Amino acid sequence: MKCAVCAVIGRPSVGKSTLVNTICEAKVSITSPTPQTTRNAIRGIYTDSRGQIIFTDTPGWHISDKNFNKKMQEVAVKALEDCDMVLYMLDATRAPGDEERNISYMLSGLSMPVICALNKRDILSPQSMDQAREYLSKAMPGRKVLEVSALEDSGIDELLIELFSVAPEGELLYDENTRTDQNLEFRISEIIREKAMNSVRQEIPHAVYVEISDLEYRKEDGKIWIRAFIILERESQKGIMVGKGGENIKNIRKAAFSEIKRIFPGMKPELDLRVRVNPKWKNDDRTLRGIFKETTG
Ligand SMILES: Nc1nc2c(ncn2[C@@H]2O[C@H](COP(=O)(O)OP(=O)(O)OP(=O)(O)O)[C@@H](O)[C@H]2O)c(=O)[nH]1
Ligand SMILES: [Mg+2]
Repeated sequence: MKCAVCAVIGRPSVGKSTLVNTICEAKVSITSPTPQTTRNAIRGIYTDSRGQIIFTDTPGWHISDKNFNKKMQEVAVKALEDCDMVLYMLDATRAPGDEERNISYMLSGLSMPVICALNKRDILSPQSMDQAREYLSKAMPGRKVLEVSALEDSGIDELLIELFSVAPEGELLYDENTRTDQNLEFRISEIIREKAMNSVRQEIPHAVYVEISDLEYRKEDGKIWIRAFIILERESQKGIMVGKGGENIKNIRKAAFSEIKRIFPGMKPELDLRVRVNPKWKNDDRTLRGIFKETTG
């Protein structure tokens, strides 16, 4: 039996979370076209007759002096420290720049197995694929490179074969039906954040965080009472998030509500969703502690 913790590392928006969801056949980690969507280490667990791979989805590797970005980078570094192997994901539709070189330099020195996955092959030209392979042959010499499409679920079986072949022997760490170990509050806040981020454009998705101020779950009848705030940096963003006549916030609530119901079957959620402004949340230590706190349990 094989069992491994596999950190999923790569630049923002390469498709790390999409891949983890596709492999786990469940919505474990939120996704969006906006770079830097994932902010925490999120475990997605895959089990079959070969054993178990616990994927740690990480925030996209982004070099920046900003406190908030540094915290996200720390999450990825910690995931690298706590894993048995690495899945290094690239998006070859974008040329490798400093950020890519920085990641490949860091990963090339690791003694553990590192598998490289060139994602988005559904939209990649053969030339871009060749260029990416050429880059990796120099930057990651001797490492296996596979082509996949996380979105279209292609190349995934081959990737799993490769990952299991290098995974260490071990007993299952989680029950075979477990897909993730995130706590209820975190999962709900992430679902709301995804719907909020995907409903707006430009810089606003980066200004969003979600706070669950009340969460009461009654096991007896499955009722779950949630009060949540979508928090933004500016008043003008609040107007856009709420939308004309409250249209946008209504749509976010509806989409989040139906996903919460789907993910937690048998639960009867009541969701009270509001929008608030906190101009300095990215520099507020208490808020950051809340965002980067443990997400399991
Ligand atoms: N065409 C195509 N798009 C993809 C593929 N995989 C992911 N995407 C898209 O790429 C965007 C980013 O995907 P995510 O999974 O959120 O990327 P990520 O690497 O987790 O991003 P961060 O969390 O910001 O680091 C989304 O719009 C996805 O739908 C793929 O195989 N093909
Ligand atoms: Mg992500």
